[in-house]
Amino acid sequence: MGRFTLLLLALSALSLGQPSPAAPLVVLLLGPPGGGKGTQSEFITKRFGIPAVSTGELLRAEVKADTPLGRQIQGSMAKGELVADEVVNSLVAKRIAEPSARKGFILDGYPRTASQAAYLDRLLAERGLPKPAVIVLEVPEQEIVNRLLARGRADDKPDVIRGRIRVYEKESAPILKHYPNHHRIDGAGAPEEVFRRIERILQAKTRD
Ligand code: B4P
Repeated sequence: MGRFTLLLLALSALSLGQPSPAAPLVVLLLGPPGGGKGTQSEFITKRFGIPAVSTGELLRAEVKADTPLGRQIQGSMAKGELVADEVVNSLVAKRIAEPSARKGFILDGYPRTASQAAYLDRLLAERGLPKPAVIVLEVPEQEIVNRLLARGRADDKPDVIRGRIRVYEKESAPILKHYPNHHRIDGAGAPEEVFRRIERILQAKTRD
């Protein structure tokens, strides 16, 4: 066997030993207000090492910083209405272009309208990212109200909560048709228990 063949064999043995880089993981965490999206995002980040991008958090940061955009969206958020698609879309596009989102990310509470879902399709395709794993948290309405009243954020008032639930049913729940392979998860029970249900699905996805 010549020296060149030996070198080739050694190189291929080395490359066989290398694990192939994992494909990026994109997770959409959807569900009603108070469904536990923010709570479960934290578990997913810890377990799968991908950052959580919460549109609610991005919008609240604008309001808190009192930017011109923050002043513009404050009213809709306080009333529990959806913020304009163009505003949310551009915040998401900017965030997922950051280096920390290269290996994937969780979108918590996005998309919430048909037009956001169509925009996200284009964004993922442009960035060469895979189709997302779609997790939908399901929680009974009374449990949602109890959780949010206990949390007590500025938009967690009984009439605003009921309004947000109606907005979810009218605008956001119908977009699940856009994702025929979505996974409905029972969001009731201890947060760790809910996470175990999500973990099983994402583990299977990362093995694909
Ligand atoms: P979000 O910030 O997305 O808030 P959310 O839907 O109310 O909460 P989430 O589901 O994350 O619940 P969490 O884990 O916190 O939206 C707020 C507003 O921002 C919207 O109304 C809208 O105005 C705007 N917005 C956001 N995204 C938008 C978009 N894409 N387009 C347009 N507008 C947009 O849990 C809630 C509470 O329950 C917590 O106190 C938590 O501790 C508790 N909890 C969680 N899991 C539990 C469990 N298993 N058991 C008991 N309690 C639990």
